Amino acid sequence: VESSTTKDDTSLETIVRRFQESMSDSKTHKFWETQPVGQFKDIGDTSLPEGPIEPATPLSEVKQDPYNLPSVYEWTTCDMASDDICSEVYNLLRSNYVEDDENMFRFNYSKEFLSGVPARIRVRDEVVKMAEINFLCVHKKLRSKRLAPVMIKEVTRRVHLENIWQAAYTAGVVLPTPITTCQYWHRSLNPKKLIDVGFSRLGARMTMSRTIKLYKLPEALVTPGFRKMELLDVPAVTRLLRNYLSQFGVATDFDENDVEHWLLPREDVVDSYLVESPETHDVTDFCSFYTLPSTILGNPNYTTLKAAYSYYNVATQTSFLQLMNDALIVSKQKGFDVFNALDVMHNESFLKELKFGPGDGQLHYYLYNYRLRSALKPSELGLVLL
Ligand code: MYA
Repeated sequence: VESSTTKDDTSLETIVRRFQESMSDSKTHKFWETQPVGQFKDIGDTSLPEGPIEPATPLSEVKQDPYNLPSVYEWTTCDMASDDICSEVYNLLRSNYVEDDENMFRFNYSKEFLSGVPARIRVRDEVVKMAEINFLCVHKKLRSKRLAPVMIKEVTRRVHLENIWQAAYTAGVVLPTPITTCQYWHRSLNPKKLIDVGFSRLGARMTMSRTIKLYKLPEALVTPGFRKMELLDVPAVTRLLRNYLSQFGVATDFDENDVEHWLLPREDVVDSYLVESPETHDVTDFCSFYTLPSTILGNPNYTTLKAAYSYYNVATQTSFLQLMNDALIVSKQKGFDVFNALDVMHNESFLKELKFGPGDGQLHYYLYNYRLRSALKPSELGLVLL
């Protein structure tokens, strides 16, 4: 949700929230304190080494049978190739997954997102095999019964059996201990709808028609050679991305297979565009975003907020501003209501100028069983998790 508050906001709600945030690292974490993650008490202790917190163990020493569940429950491995099972998972998430603080919107990930593939993430000079953990969800009726720790322990056990000992994940809540904390920024594409559904508010001294005019984008793209990415572009895009991502402290380590899997355009899942130089035919610039609608809760007129989320972007010849402005133009043409971006990588350089406004939620990034000596700035992070 677009933040309606400014930095010096002193509403009671904001004061209480900031107080809770400042206290959250002193509150106890009965589960997380037992896990190999950076602990709050160790913040600032630079004598601790960077790297795995616990060593890998022989697979024969990994617990071979699943953790116990309360007696009426059982574990199932979801075969996401089965339409029926995929629908069940999809429906669980559609009704129970992440909501904003005011419970006005709930993520509605499409079925295409609901599969897992292993990842390689580079931390400084080390490329580490990791699991990217996502879609942790407990049905609303079963909350606060300590099911989440059992699920996390069980997924950890199963990942260990694959001989993988690290993981990366993001969450809106503060846990021990973020490697960085990022902010979402929102660029209105359909301001009237965003205001009607309560995603944003009319600014001070603004009318609806002035707001619509403020966010209006040109009909036509600006950059010559800007086109949709195709399969034959995979090698060039991989080179461009690897080169760009090499400058960040923690970043995805993409190879050509990963680029094909994560970035090749797929209708209603991911969009990728590049700039092919009209003279040399070199691929010089790249931008991408994924589709993540949210269900609008309890609004009589609208059911879905269509949001695009900035993914990986690289500018070498085109100005970053112009490239991202073209990304906004295509996303507007595709019918998105809002374009969201985190302040990761070099994104800060275009956010304000392209009329993004800061959101009210933060996204914390975590590594499991890997210690960083000190936290990163969002701009030192080259990783976007879906
Ligand atoms: S982030 C998205 C998480 N999902 C949602 O927000 C959807 C809506 N909420 C829910 O479904 C539930 O509230 C969840 C918690 C399931 C989140 N990540 O069972 P409980 C800790 C990690 O009584 P519930 C995503 O998907 C909490 O601090 N831990 O609580 C990435 C407390 O522990 P402690 C969390 O509300 C997930 C304990 O759980 C989170 O019924 C990455 C309470 O359990 C959270 N988002 O259920 C998972 N929220 O006492 C970690 C609460 O210690 C992966 N908790 O504070 C780790 C790597 C594993 C693989 C390792 C391989 C090597």
